[in-house]
Amino acid sequence: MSRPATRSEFPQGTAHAVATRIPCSLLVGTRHGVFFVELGITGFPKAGKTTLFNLLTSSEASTDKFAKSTEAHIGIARVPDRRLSALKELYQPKKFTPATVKYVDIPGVEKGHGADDLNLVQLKEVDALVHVVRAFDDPEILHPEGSVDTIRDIASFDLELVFADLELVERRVEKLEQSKKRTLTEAEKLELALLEEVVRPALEKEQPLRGLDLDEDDEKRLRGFQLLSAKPLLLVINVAEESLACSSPGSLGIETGAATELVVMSLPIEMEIAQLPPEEQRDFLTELGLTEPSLERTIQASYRLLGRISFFTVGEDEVRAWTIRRETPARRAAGAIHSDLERGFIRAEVVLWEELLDAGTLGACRETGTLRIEGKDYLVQDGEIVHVRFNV
Ligand SMILES: Nc1nc2c(ncn2[C@@H]2O[C@H](COP(=O)(O)OP(=O)(O)O)[C@@H](O)[C@H]2O)c(=O)[nH]1
Ligand SMILES: [Mg+2]
Repeated sequence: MSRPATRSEFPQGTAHAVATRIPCSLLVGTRHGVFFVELGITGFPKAGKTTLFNLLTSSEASTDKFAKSTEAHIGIARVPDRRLSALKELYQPKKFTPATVKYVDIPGVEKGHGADDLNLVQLKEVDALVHVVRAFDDPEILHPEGSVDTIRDIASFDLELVFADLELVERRVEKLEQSKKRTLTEAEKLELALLEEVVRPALEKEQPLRGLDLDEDDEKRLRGFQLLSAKPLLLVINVAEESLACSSPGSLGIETGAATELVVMSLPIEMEIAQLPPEEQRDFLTELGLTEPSLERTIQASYRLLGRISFFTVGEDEVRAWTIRRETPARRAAGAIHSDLERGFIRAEVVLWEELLDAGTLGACRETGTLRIEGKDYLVQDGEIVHVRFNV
């Protein structure tokens, strides 16, 4: 595999040149940035939420055995991506920027507080939930229910979400019913029908809304309510160190329904792995019968859960991943890099990461024909290198 020519492969005025001028803070940390992925780490107290948050985001929030946490913490995790790492090897760029996921560690939800629970309210803002479930036994760390029961806790946490949603939906239905005295708009009628015929009955049957199969219009109608049980869910089962090897999702008896992902891990083991130098991590993982740290799987599952994919920009200055939704057309994807690129979009040059690695340079891809010219409506695929030509 040959290294690219010494000059940057991108001439001035291209996507790459623009991208490197934008301070990172403009792209990460604002919800107005089009492609932001934010997950709320949640669950009952003393399940390991803050420990997981610290590991994911290299933070040092307190995880005191006895204290009750009241503050939310916010941190960013880099998405591990072997494709991007291979491109980094190829280009040896000055700057390397993987995709990121934002995690918010929200203090434990208290049972039975419903829609008024402040901690549940904070969850409204996030795109998906990470429910950390305690499956480790430790007499020193009090379980709020007095015993460890994973299946019970998964179900009762879902119920908290369902009750909070039901309160909100009932208030809205009541309001619409009252306005019926004056006539409802067409949109309000559709909304009322959706709430009364589909959403409320599901909640009354104690079914989380993430299991509903709604069409796009109905999904849009519901989006504004930020209903908690409708958000995609990542279950993180925090098992005891000694039972990690024999804890498969099957043996734990956990069933995952729609819009749900599952990771089983032991946080103390993850802490040990994180403290080892990279060359010793592999051996330790093999000893445990693992192929990769569960933290990596957690971050990747977070990304997948939200239907996000990455495309890449490459060059000697920077190798970078950009986050977009699946099915995003090239022109909109260009906007993830900078609004000028979307506005002045002319065309995109696209090549799959493996093909670029095989060929060694974009120039070589151009010669062999693996570099394609695509128009504004082309749907960008996961793992493609996209080089935007634009004019503003
Ligand atoms: N024995 C044991 N203790 C754990 C495990 N995971 C977390 N802890 C401890 O449990 C306590 C509560 O953890 P924390 O992350 O603060 O839980 P949170 O209340 O859900 O945020 C801390 O003292 C952790 O060190 C585990 O797998 N085994
Ligand atoms: Mg905590």
